[in-house]
Amino acid sequence: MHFQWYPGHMAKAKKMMQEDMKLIDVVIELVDARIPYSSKNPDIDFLAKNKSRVILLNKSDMADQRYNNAWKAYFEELGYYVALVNSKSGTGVKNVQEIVNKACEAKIERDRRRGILYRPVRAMIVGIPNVGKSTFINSFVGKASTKTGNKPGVTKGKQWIRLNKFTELLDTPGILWPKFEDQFVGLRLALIGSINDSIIDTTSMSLELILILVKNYPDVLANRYGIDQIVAANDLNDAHKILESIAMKRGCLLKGGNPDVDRAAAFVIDDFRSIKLGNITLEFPSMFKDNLKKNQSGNKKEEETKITAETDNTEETDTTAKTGTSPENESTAKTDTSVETDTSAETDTSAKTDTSAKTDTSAETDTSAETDSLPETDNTVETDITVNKDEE
Ligand SMILES: Nc1nc2c(ncn2[C@@H]2O[C@H](COP(=O)(O)OP(=O)(O)OP(=O)(O)O)[C@@H](O)[C@H]2O)c(=O)[nH]1
Ligand SMILES: [Mg+2]
Repeated sequence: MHFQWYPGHMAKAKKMMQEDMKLIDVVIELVDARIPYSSKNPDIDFLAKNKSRVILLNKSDMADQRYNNAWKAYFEELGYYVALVNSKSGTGVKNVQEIVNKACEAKIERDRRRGILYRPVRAMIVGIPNVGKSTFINSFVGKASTKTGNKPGVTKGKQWIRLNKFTELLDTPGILWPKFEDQFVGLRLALIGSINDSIIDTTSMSLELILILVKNYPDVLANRYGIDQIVAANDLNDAHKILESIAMKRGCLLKGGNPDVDRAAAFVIDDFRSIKLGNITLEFPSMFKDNLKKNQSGNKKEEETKITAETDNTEETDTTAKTGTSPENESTAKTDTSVETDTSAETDTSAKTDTSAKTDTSAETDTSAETDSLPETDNTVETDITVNKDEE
């Protein structure tokens, strides 16, 4: 299955981020703890090349606790500052200030040497659609300052928010990248709801999920749907048979009594997204060990660059010891089977999976967030960028 989702507003957002990057000290990237690799946008590594980098493994409450720390260690080994957070409940959010301070230690020290004592740290919050950027900001700031919602594309423009006199945050729209090198990345992004449901075949998504579950969580399907215990499912045909059994057990039948696999597929996806299948992580650090090796050889070069950079006093080389060790491109580079066509469906049809009743109503943009000390170009209040098809 091949699909792409790169609506015009994402292309614009990427350009905007690029322009704003010069104002930024630290880039805080949120990834989804259920798919930390697939939800990490390789474009950000490029855009934020010389910046301090923090990774937040968000929605850690939905992921399998057994792997959360392993993923944290994985990214730390790649040179990022990392924290596990649940932005919805606030768990782990308090630690982020300390991590941001650590990531910006070199900048703060440099400012101090230059006699600049109170310039706040400016952090850009980035991540794929629906990963929880705005929810994180609201939790970090302690009040509803930016709009959230359980569907991709809620934030369409940028917004500065003052955390305290030491830190200012820039909320940004979720962006994906134009072309997935690895089609499984696209599938996993779809499974967690970061790609608009209207462009994805739910059945293919659920078959992929079933294959992952049978391999890594062998009891889950049997326990949830009362089907026979499954020993192995090697390919999509096997997964299809399992989906048929689920349809039969659930009473999803077509006229004539055949199993309605599409309906069963929707069930399975909903159950996964609402954690009725339990806490499931879909990918594991062991699958991406090669990146660590690749990075270890890359680190030496980065170290050399850093030494040169440290003697240079310009803003552009405003790096801390840990920056720059992140890989430029983490792709495992499987065969490129993706198609470059931009299928950017702009219509938001994701309402059917919108379970966000509680948080959605929280907070229309609170423009009272202090923005006075920001650069003149920064006081953008959330502006919706309306995208016409011809803009893409
Ligand atoms: N369980 C859980 N849900 C979360 C967490 N963080 C965010 N959410 C939910 O995820 C959904 C998306 O949150 P947003 O903050 O709007 O996501 P966003 O990254 O700003 O999305 P865009 O603006 O569309 O790019 C909302 O329904 C949140 O309640 C978390 O840590 N745990
Ligand atoms: Mg948002």
